[in-house]
Amino acid sequence: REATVTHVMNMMVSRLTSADIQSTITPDEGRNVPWHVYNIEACDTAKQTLIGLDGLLEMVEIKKEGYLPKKVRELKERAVLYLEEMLEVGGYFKAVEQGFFVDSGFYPEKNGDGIGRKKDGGVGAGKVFERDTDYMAPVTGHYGNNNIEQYGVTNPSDLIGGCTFEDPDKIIFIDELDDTDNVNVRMAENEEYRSTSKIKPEVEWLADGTVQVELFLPTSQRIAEFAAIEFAKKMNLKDPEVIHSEVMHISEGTRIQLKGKLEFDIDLDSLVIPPEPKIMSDDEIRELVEKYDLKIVAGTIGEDEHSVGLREVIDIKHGGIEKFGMEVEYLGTSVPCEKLIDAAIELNADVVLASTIISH
Ligand code: B12
Repeated sequence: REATVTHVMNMMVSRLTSADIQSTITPDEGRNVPWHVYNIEACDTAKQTLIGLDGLLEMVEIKKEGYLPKKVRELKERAVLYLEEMLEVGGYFKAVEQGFFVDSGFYPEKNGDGIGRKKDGGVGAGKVFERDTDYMAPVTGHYGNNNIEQYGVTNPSDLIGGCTFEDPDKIIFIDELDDTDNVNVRMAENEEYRSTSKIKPEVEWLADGTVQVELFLPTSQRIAEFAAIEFAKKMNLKDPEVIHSEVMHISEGTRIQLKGKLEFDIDLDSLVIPPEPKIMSDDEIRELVEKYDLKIVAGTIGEDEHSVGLREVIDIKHGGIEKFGMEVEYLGTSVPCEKLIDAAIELNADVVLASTIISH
């Protein structure tokens, strides 16, 4: 959540100042978490923000003088100095080697805690080769130049009777030599969720049973985290784990997100789903109101001054019943019940709307 919020703020500053500040790591973090829902949420947030910010500069003007332009200029200067130093040390890869990146300092000040990677070391070292001039890969989806002309085909994978895209059976799983833990064993374990009407919630893989639960507990953070685990156990969640906790306010309590696994499934065939209720369109309701000429009286009763809710039910500006052409005699707040009934009789009303929120 924090990553996507930061990203949104960055985008807003970028749009407002044309500084082109791109936060590369934040959408990536949103994308890389194993919880697919967050993947989608991160992309949705970015999409929604971009749409929401469209045309922003037509409505908002940034002061030519003042904090923001100065800050933008300062950031750009720092960035230029940073790039210049990168050139001085011999380019990007040298800079990576020297831990230029993820340093917590505010450049040009450095804290020396950046992450360094060896230019000629690590798992990928020595594994990058120039392609031969007649290089060709017999696959359908290919990135870059694939010299297929020399073989006189249009789809390179025709040469091998289809690649793994067309024929997934050609995939050889590298762990298939392990009898107890291999893809086939794992596929067999959840086979029924592919071939029957049974279903289980999932996050990381098919029917893994993982669910996320959100609770609010009126207690301190540490107590809340341990109490939440007990609630999870009582909810029959296996392997419960607190994945996020956040103090809302010290006098209020803590919001907890936890995950755990459900060990049961349900059968979709056993669901009894009632027919979808038919919801009348606005026009249909309007026609009906016109036909019956409804008379309505309304008020908050007793000593109740809470008017917002009832006004919301009535008022056209809140999309209330007035928009369907219903006319309402609103008597106000703290109306005695007798007065409401008297008014209903007097106006020959069809409907009485009484609102009371105070229940004690
Ligand atoms: C705003 C507010 C006030 C404002 C009201 C301003 C106004 N002009 O309305 C002020 C500051 C005046 C106020 C005062 C008080 N309040 Co007050 N107030 C609230 C608050 C924060 C929001 C209520 C609100 O407007 N919600 C928004 C509207 C849109 O929602 P709604 O009211 O629920 O209405 C919806 C539905 O209920 C429904 N609905 C409502 N009426 C009707 C009627 C019909 C016919 C239909 C079909 C549907 C329907 O549709 C509405 C639209 O969706 C609530 C807490 C809360 N978060 O709900 C406390 C709350 C209602 N207040 C409370 C209290 C105790 C008071 C006071 C007694 C405080 C005090 N000690 O002085 C006084 C009472 C004053 C009085 N004589 O009435 C308590 C009530 C507790 C209880 N259940 O008894 C609440 C729940 C806060 C709390 N947790 O303590 N309050």
